[in-house]
Order: sequence, then C-alpha cells, then structure tokens
Amino acid sequence: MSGSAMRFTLLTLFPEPIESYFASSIMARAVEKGLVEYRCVNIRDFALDTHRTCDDAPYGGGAGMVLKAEPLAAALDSVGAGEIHTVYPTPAGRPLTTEVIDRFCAQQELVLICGRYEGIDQRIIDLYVDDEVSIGDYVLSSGELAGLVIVDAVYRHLDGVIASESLEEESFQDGLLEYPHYTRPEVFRSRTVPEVLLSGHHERIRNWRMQQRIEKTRRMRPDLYEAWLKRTEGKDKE
Ligand code: 6GU
Repeated sequence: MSGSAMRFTLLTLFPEPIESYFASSIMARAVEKGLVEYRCVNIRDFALDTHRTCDDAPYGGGAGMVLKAEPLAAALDSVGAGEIHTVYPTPAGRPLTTEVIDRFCAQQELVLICGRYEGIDQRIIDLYVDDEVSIGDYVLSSGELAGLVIVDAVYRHLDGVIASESLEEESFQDGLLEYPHYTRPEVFRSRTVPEVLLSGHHERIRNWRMQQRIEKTRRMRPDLYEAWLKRTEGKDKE
C-alpha cells in the first residue's frame, strides 16, 4: 500500500495501553514516517449520566457486566464508524488468519471496538460491526490487547514499515512455519551452528531451510503440515 497513511481508530475505556503501544519502537517510527495514523477514543467521554456509567447488568441475568449501547454508539458516531470498516475483537468471533489480515490491509481505515466485561450490547454488533474476530481459543480480560494484536498484524504489511523480503520468508506466508535462525558466535555453550549455513552454498542453504520448515511444521502444527502436504501433492499431479 502506498500514498496516504492507513488509519486505526480504537474505542476503549482504557486508553493507556493503546497510547503506549503506538508510542513504542517500530510503530512509533511508522507513525512518524506518516505510514500510520491513529485515534484513540475514550468511550467514557460519551457517557451521559453524572457517574459516566458505561456498563450495566445483563438482561436475563447472569454473571458480569455488559458495555452499554448508548455511550458506545455515540463514540462510534463521533468517529464516523458508519462509513468505516468496523471490527469487534471478541473470543466469540471468527478466527484471525492471514486471509483476514490481508482483507484488513486493503482498508484505508479500521475502527476497532476494544471491549471489557462480558461483552458489548448485541445491538451495537448488529448496527455497526462488519467483522467479529477472535485471536485464539482462550479468553482475555483486555479487549485492548486483542485490538492491538490486530493492529500489529496489519500495519507491519504496509509499504515502508518492514523490508518486504522479511515478510516473504515468514511463517504462514506459504503455509509452513519459519526455519531456525543463527547468528554469531559460531559456537555458543558448545553448540555449533549447522555446517551448511557456513558453507556459502546458496542452493544447499535454501534446501536445508526448506527441509527444516517442513520438519518443524510437522512437529509443531500437524494441521498446517497436512494442509500443506495436500496442496503440494495436488500441485504435483497438475
Ligand atoms: Cl479478540 N478478545 C478477548 N477479550 N479475548 C479473546 C479474544 C479477543 N480472542 C481470544 N480471546
């Protein structure tokens, strides 16, 4: 992506972790270079009553609290969410995959609703949310962490943030995990660097790395390995 910056708008009750993430290392540089813009909106600023209440007990009973519709809707309206691709990170969403990230990368702007408590009022999802996305099969108490995971997975693909060669060789790009990496020294606690990496023989290195990727994927992620095998066998038959 080139030209104008990609913009992330995050709605939250806890702005601190978001502000500190955008101020750190590679992200801070991307913001400085004009590749990324962000807005962090405090939902509490849109609460109507004197106590600035943002949560309430669930209709039908049960544990926990629910993020109320009115302050969240007012916050969403204030950022123009109706016209922007809006994502709600939730353990009840579809799994976040490379394909979902690619789809988000194609957007000029994303709105992310970072929830807390048991969840947000369903009517907000019905009225505003384009994608409900889960980052894995476990529950986080902080929607901010999940929202930032999505931001991080997206912005690193924008032109100029990270060298494109680094992205090409990564885990998942072709359905296999990455090969192991080594740097100096050649011997560390009597463990040596694999001979082939010192050989300067580029084709042998390429083959060794591919073998390592296949073996590592088979051990760590049999599901990805089986899918990769099927695709490779399919290609052989073409
Ligand atoms: Cl997207 N949010 C929260 N709060 N917990 C999660 C999650 C998201 N994905 C997995 N667990």
